[in-house]
Amino acid sequence: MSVITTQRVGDILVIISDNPPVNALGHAVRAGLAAAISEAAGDDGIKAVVIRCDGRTFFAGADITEFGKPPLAPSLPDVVDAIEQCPKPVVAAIHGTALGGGLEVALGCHYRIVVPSARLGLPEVKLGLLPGAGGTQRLPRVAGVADALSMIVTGDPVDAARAMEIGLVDRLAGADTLAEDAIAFARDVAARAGHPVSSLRTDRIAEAANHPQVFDKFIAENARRLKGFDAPKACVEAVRAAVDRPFDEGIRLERELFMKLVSGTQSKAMRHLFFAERQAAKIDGIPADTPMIDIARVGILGAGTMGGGIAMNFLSAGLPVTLVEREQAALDRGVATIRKNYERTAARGRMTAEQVEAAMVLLTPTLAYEDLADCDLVIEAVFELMEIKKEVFRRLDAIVKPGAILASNTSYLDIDEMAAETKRPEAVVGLHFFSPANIMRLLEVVRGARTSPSVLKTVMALAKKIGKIAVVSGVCPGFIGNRMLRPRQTEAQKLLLEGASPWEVDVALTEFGFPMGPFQMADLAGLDLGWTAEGSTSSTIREVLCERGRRGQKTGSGFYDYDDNRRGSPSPETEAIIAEFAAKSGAPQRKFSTDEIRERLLYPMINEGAKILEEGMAQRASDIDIVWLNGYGWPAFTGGPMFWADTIGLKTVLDGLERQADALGPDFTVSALLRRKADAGENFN
Ligand code: 3H9
Repeated sequence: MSVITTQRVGDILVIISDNPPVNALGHAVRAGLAAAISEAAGDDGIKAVVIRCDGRTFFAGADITEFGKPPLAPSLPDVVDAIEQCPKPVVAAIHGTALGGGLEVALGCHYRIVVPSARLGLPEVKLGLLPGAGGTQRLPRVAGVADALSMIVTGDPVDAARAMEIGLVDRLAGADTLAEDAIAFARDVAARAGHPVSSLRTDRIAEAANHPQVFDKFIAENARRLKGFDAPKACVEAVRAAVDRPFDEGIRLERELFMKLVSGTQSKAMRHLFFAERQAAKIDGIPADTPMIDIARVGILGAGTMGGGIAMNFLSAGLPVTLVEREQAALDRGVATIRKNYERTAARGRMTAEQVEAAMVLLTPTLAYEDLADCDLVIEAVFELMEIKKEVFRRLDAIVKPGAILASNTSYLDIDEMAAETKRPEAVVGLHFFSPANIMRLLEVVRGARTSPSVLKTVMALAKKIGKIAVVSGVCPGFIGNRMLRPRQTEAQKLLLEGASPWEVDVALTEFGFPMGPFQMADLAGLDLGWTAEGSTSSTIREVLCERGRRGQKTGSGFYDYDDNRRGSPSPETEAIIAEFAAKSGAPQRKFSTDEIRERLLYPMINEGAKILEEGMAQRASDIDIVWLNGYGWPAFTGGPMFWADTIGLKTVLDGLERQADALGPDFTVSALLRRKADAGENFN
């Protein structure tokens, strides 16, 4: 059956797309739309047209899988032009999400009607692109420059109410009556004399034309978001052209910028991440008919920062939580922190007071372990010591009802050892949340040797429900993320002894695109994590810094000196401490280039990633990219560590590691998989 069909309802032609799952505007859809519009144009019996979609959503954009392949006519810009030039008024009837090319189709239409739950956006920037079918020129003309700039540069969609406010849509349909309401709307407008043509409008861009500084202001305010990425800058340039130039010239510039971005490495990397994120949710070897466990109540052990943050995920998703602590004071503190976090979100306007109360009502704080009995999933977030974890699992196993899942939030301990303490090892799984757990999107799901497919499938679905990006890891120290972090930390410490400064090391990574380098990160986390004055023996740089009261940002100094705004500057005291250690180590001192520092820090990580792959600890290279992107700030425009390695070439990585062999030391071994792939000229992805 054709993906585009038409229906006549009196003198209205309804064009219907049915291209699951998301009505992407692939070639067949574009061709069908163009043919249907020309049918409407040539038929005197037709007075107006409705374009709508079957299935879960209006067009969610161009078909991303077609990028990089030879283009097939008609192009999307041509289809949008044809809709706009249709002599009969065309109404877009929108449900679900009108995204990217989908919203561009809607902007080509003369009118837009939406259901109240619809969302509209131009997310191309998140794929390293800009809207390439007229969106940068039509959206400012329809919705005004300020809103268009924000939507196009952030890529974030607006909801139906906001879309009405900014003039992006003309009418709200009933929640379940879009098809009829759209036809009625089309009849209304068919009787009108003239119809708005987005490309001809000037009313909404007039103000910006008189105040061109709006663009410079926007760039200044969004400097952090724009840093390192090519696409946002191109987006601003194209929207500026909508104000400065005639429509046709603006479109020409948009096209030029789109073609440059779509063939560049940044967009390739970000498209890779789009599919990688969706791929990560799929678990190899789990049959589709595997049953899931119903999770109606979640128990959390430990009301500290981690336990509280984990609890918030479930409360926000409407799931009741039983929160257990050992002492009343700690429990009260945990509950108060949860409330404070919600209230802060409400104060920022991102939650209503009712939503705060609705979440808090779902929380049952208790001192009694026994209250966990009826939970369907219990997550422990107690101290990271195997003996304590084992004791916790023994107790949970005795109390919690049979069939319930027992999970550990450990960040590096062996899940199988914990499972062995229970009579239900098949129900034990690792759920490694990242701090702050209510904000960070990554969740490492650790699959134990005996974790059942049903448990895995359940926690992956639950992760999606609470808005997390889940990646499955096997059992190994540090799992995927922390295991790869380790060689980076080791090399960073060694570099200090060989003559590099903490600031040189940090800059090498921030210029690469990380939000922070290792020493900035250490200062932020606090250098005294796990340190005590009594146990301190002045044997590491970190210990001496702590002994001197330099415990990180919170004390005003750590590796760096901090001013009142927590802005760090290089510290002569730290330099002197490092110089002493360097002298004692006897390591020859020298200067390091930025490239060499990166090679020392990042190549060993790739090597560890390759070992994780060859041991089967990650299902696929792209899962590793997703972990590092969402848990550790690896810059998205490089596609993640493994994609980046593919981009620069595995041979380059291997040669670099061999060049650094002496510095990396005798314990360092090159991954056999990396060597084999590099020699064969292959990639990870
Ligand atoms: C664009 O429009 C460029 C134009 O300006 C100019 C052109 C000249 N294409 O996310 P889900 C697949 S750029 C191909 O799990 P949800 C997806 O891979 C585009 N495939 O569902 C997955 O496949 P699988 C701008 C796509 O309900 C399946 O559909 N648009 C596309 O959680 C289900 O996806 C965007 O960037 C696509 N465009 O979320 C929007 N979209 O099942 C991208 C999805 O094999 N899409 N797939 O893993 C989304 O944001 C979400 O998919 C959406 C649904 C919110 C729509």
